[in-house]
Amino acid sequence: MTMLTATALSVVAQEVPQVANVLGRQNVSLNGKWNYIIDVQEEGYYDYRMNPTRWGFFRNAKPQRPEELIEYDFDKAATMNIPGDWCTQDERLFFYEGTVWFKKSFNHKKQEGRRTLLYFGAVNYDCRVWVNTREVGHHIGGFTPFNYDVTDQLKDGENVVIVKVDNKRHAEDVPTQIFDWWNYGGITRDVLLVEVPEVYIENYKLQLEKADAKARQRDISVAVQLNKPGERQLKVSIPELKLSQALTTDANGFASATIKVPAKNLMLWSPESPVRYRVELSLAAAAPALGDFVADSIGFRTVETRGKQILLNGKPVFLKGISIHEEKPNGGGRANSTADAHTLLSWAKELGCNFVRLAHYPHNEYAVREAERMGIMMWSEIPCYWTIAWTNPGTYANAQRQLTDMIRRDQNRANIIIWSIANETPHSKERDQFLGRLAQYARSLDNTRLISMAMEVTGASNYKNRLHDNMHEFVDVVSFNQYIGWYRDVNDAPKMEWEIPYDKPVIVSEFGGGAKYGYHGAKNQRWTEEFQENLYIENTAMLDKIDGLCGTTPWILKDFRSPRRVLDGIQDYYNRKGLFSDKGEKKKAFYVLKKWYEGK
Ligand code: GCB
Repeated sequence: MTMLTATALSVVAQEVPQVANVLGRQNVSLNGKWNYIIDVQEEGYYDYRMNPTRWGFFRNAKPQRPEELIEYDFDKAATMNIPGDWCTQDERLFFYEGTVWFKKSFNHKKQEGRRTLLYFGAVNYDCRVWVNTREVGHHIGGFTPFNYDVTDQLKDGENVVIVKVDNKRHAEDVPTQIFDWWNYGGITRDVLLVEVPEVYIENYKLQLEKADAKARQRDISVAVQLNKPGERQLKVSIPELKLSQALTTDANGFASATIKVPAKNLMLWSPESPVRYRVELSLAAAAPALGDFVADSIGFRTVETRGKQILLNGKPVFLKGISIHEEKPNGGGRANSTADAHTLLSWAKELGCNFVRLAHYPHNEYAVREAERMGIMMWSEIPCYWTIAWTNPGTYANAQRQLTDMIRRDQNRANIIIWSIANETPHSKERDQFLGRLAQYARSLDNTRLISMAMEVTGASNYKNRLHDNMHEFVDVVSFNQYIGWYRDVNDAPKMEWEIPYDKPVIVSEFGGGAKYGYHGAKNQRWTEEFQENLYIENTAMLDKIDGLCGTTPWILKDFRSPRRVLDGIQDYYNRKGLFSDKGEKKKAFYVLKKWYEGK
């Protein structure tokens, strides 16, 4: 077999920095049915010598003559819903880890003076995108948004976008080869065409500055970044507060200012009163059609630490939390809607929570916004999980990129109070360098929130648990996971002492154990609801003795799929540590935690 090959396939459009608040902009949804082709050997990308081929599936070719051989046809291929993971939409793909091609046709009409960005909320994990057969970009990382300027690739009439998605795991990826959740492949979040002017507001950040409790005036700092350099006039206003501020961008297209507001006029965002204000940003231009306008609803609050306390709006707060994976509430599959988020967050509220830990990757924007509306604080994390390839520069760049995109997307959300940079990572000099650099980088992007990471207990003798981690100096909050009663004996719980030698607030970021809903027995019978219930009774009593404890996010709200959980009849590929079953039924331990939180 011979085929023409291309030595390098050229990419025609550049990726542009993520545009903020994409839901608040003029956009056209490309969600819906997409045709897909399962491509186990990447036949659609490589030739038989494993060189990228010019004749790949991205050409969306059709036979031009009766005898012409073309061995694929997107239009005859099945369709699946986008956004949506492939594992739960096609039985053949339940365990699949490899390449699937997707194709969508759509109509477009070019608009004078406007640019069109092709936006993906998230694609897991590695994806290449073609518009009308031209490759516009390549992206890695499964949980953060990215967008391409495709203005010059689009034409009036029918257009075709083709996406190659590959969710194979590799040691140098973030996350790495092993992780305890389902590797849902596919285009798992929205696909949108976002219409923007030539010069547009790329990102902005409004943040309430910390102040003394008696301060009569409060400062809101504003920063705006345009996509182009040069001096331009901007206006930021908060109509309800009758505030308006003019700004002029500098040579880098950046502007900042401080808006002053009488303290008595400003209602602060808090779980009890999740107030948000409409904020409008406008960019002036010679003709109104060339200017830009974007509106958001933003809450104002401060978060800081004082010794071993976490302060929200200057007052100590206990974070009554729960960990949560991004899975639909009933059934499974990746969640990506306000409705999914609302159900999960309502369960958390019923449990008495004011806080949720988004494990172990950034969740979709609907979930964060819904939580902000409902008054639920959040911890958002990047998937630096377990054994990352600490010395590989590409791995660091990947982690930093995911961190940047997580922060850029959610930096105006009042409910996000903690950025987490890692979970349960093995100690080494290389790891400290990697994570230390990442923590400093996170702080350079956003010094208005707290930085943490889920650490591990580093030693135990005579019931004394030690937490010694060099990363303590880089974090604001010392958080750690512990599984007494599950990976260790529950009878040890009352004897436990804790040595955490840092003057910083402490969060127990995980504890818990598995139970199959409806399976009953003695409290020492593993997998019964009574076992899990007893574990929660013992653990909550034990946690009360930890000095500086400012919050907990037990593991986990709901049973979630994991390929590591193979015990037939009990796990059936679910991690059963949920307080709710995978179908949303409450287990007995739910009530133990609820009661404990009532007392906090
Ligand atoms: C952990 C991990 C979490 C797992 C959990 C478990 O420590 O952080 O991702 O799912 O334990 O169930 O073992």
